[in-house]
Amino acid sequence: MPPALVAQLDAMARAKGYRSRSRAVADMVRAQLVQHRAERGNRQIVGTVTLVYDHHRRGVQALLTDIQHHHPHLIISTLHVHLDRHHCLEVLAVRGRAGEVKDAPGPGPCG
Ligand code: NI
Repeated sequence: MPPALVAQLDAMARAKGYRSRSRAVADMVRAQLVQHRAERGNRQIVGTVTLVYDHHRRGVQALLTDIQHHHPHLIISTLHVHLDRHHCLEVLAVRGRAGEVKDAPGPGPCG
């Protein structure tokens, strides 16, 4: 590991109260593994995707609707809030295998 990186790691470990560098590294590895499983694994996950967009931007709303119609088994519910004259908030509730949710393709050129 480059010395400059080790120095930053040690500074962070001290700031976070770790008693040793290896404990700090072990926690970082654990956090990465949890994130990897959540994003790529075969486990069933449930969660939300939250978007804020300008509904005057051409095609955004239609694209969002298309995506939802293409993945009704993954996007199980939606909430739409008209925030102000320009902005919409959309919350998609998603459920499925982590990798499938993460990699769900868009509607593509044919809609
Ligand atoms: Ni709206």
